[in-house]
Amino acid sequence: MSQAALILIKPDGLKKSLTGNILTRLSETKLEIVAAKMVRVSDELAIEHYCHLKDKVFFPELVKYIKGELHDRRKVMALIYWGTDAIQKCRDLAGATNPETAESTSIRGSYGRILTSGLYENVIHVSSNESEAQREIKLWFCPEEIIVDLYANHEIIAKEVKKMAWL
Ligand code: IDP
Ligand code: MG
Repeated sequence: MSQAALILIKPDGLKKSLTGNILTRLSETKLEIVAAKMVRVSDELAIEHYCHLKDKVFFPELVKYIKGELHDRRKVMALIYWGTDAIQKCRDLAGATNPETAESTSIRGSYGRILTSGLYENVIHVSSNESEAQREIKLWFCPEEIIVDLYANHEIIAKEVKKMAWL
């Protein structure tokens, strides 16, 4: 059955100019990219995204990491891959969380490292299961940014919403 996975190219991946390599590796999955954008990560988004790790000693460093504060790159690239077994296929290519134990040919094994602070700097994020994928995708994207209908949604008329418009 088709499923969706959130992929983030983290600030170290962007700083090391790995976007092309990572997307090429992920294309081996033959999955479809159904959304993609650059995101400036706010404190709120970072904390919510990693809420399952909020009690870990490395949490404050992890928030700085995903916000780009460790790499002078305040952005991440967010994508949604869609297709059969999307999560497992992307996680297999990404490799283990710890870049030192990740298979050396995996994305994290090839390009990740452990900082002296102990934080795993591992280049990409991949959702870990279907419910996490849904939670994360709803956090990072709104329905009209995704070219397939992933989850139930409805139209709302939003008044007094402050947003930028072209001149
Ligand atoms: P995942 O990214 O493989 O799904 P999670 O447990 O969700 O792994 O952790 C989120 C991120 O937090 C990791 O990708 C890594 O950057 C960092 N991290 C996780 N566990 C550790 C740890 O034990 N030490 C240092 N950093 C960690
Ligand atoms: Mg995870």
